[in-house]
Amino acid sequence: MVHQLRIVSRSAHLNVMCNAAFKAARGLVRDFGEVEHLQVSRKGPGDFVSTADKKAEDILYKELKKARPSYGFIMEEGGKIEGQDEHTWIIDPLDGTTNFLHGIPHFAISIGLQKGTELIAGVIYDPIKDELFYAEKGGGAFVNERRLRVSARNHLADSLLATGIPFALHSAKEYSTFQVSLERLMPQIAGVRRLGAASLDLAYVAAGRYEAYWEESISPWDIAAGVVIVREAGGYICDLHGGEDFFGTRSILAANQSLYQPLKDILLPIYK
Ligand code: LIP
Repeated sequence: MVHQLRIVSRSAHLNVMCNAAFKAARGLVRDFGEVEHLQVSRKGPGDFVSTADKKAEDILYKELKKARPSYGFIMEEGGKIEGQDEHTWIIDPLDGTTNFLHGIPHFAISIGLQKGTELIAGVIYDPIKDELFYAEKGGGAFVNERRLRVSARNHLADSLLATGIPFALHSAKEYSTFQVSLERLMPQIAGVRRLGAASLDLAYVAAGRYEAYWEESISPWDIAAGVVIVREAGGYICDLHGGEDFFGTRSILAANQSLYQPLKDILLPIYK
């Protein structure tokens, strides 16, 4: 984690968020090392991982509460805690839980900051690859200390997309809608990836690694930070009904400028 020593704070908010993420990450990386051994245990690593998840969330809560006592919280494990002013932290302490559970090294800590109803800052930290994605409204988007810009690819045939595939917890309607979206997209694109962590899917759109990402039935804590980072990297974002009610519709489409409209034209009629 060499870059942590050199991280140049872009703002007071980002400084607080990055330091909280680094502190929580230390425990997650240690616990991830344990998961490998637990795969073969009778009970499996399930309880251990939920403990790791909660421990990370506790650290994030304590650090952020200490730094900004009046701010509220929306957390994946701890739920909603009202604050005394218009700021709210939106936290996923372990995005990519299923990856973590199976010993797959692709997960992240995601911290978003909302002022009123506007998302104004985001931090996504992948502790295994030691990649810290961060942005504050109007300040640009970065990974470690490098500026982020979305991809310049402007042909769907060259595009690589990310998504989330519905599974047992989803409905038959979600299965069929997703299948239709794939049927429409596959003949026109270069490929699809489903890596299992929405926050990193959005970070990778901001980094130009994907041209776009879409998903239905997604939670606020999975996407709050990534929305700010994609926008500050020059990307465009809507919900799958064409609006900006990501939390209410629990859906998202993020893309670079050239492919945003072509992908809206394909996907929105399917998810209407
Ligand atoms: C996960 C998301 C992923 C989605 C999974 C799950 P979690 O979040 O990041 O994109 O497809 O269903 O919601 O549960 O690992 O924090």
